[in-house]
Amino acid sequence: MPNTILIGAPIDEGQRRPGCVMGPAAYRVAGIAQAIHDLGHGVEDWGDLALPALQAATCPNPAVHSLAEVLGWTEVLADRVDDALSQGGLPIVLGGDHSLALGSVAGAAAYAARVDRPLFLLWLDAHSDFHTPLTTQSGNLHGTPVAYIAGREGFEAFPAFPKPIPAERICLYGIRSVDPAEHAALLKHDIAINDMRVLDERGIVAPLREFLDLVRDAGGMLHVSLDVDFLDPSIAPAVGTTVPGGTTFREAHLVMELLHESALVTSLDLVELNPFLDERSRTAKLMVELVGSLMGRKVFDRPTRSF
Ligand code: 5AB
Ligand code: MN
Ligand code: MN
Ligand code: MN
Repeated sequence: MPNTILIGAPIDEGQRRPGCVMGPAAYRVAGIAQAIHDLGHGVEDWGDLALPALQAATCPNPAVHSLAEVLGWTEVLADRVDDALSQGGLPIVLGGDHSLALGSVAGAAAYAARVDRPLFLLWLDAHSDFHTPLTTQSGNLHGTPVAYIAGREGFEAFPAFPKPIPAERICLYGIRSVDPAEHAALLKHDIAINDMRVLDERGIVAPLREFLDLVRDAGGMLHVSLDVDFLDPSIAPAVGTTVPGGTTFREAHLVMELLHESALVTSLDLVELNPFLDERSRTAKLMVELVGSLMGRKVFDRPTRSF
């Protein structure tokens, strides 16, 4: 397993509820570095990124806010995630709201293009985040990264996405809140949409195994973007955009265990944690536990898979 590289991204301009800016600090206080170290992995902490000098930016949709800030974060994050991968590391971006994925996935895509490997995206989220800056009604850019990554139009203010990920390599998992404009656009793309209807019927394992098989067969890299609202609000209250009916504690751990067994994950985002909304740090601690499962913590270590 490569060295883990923690990259703090204290971004909260992608939405309107203050607090995500404290996310990286909360992960550190909850012991993320120690948890990874205890599993036998090397860990480097690159500290928190800073917002570079802002460049003027405009968008025809008057609802959009904080465009210049989100642009600045996108550029610095893309650069750092690319650097971490180029050093042979496994970047874990500590958010910050989900707008950080505009940059983190761009960095992973730039690296993947350079080493000529296909990049796949697993989006663990209650939302599809498939708006463009032109279609968003809230104006919150944390609802747009999947559209940018898939190469949709409407991101003229942003750097061109290095090599948009083809729809067949994108898997949305756990979604249960899709706006009409996102829905219409998703119908035109061949993205795997594992909404809660699908997961309730098929279970949490089968659709994920199918996607991981695609990644493995293609010799691909896999970026995982974990939004706190993927989890049910009853176990993860520290998020501004709660949606009932999320994954349970056990389902979420199982997803992480399968990801670990696959050995396919090459970069990870932890996004949308708002420590100001937490109850006695339970969400921050749960997210760190989930990272532990992703990094190989098991209840019982079977020599071979016997189930
Ligand atoms: B998140 C909504 N679709 O555009 C919008 O939490 C919510 O990163 C976006 O998944 C939620 O504002 C973005 C209503
Ligand atoms: Mn660089
Ligand atoms: Mn999201
Ligand atoms: Mn979400």
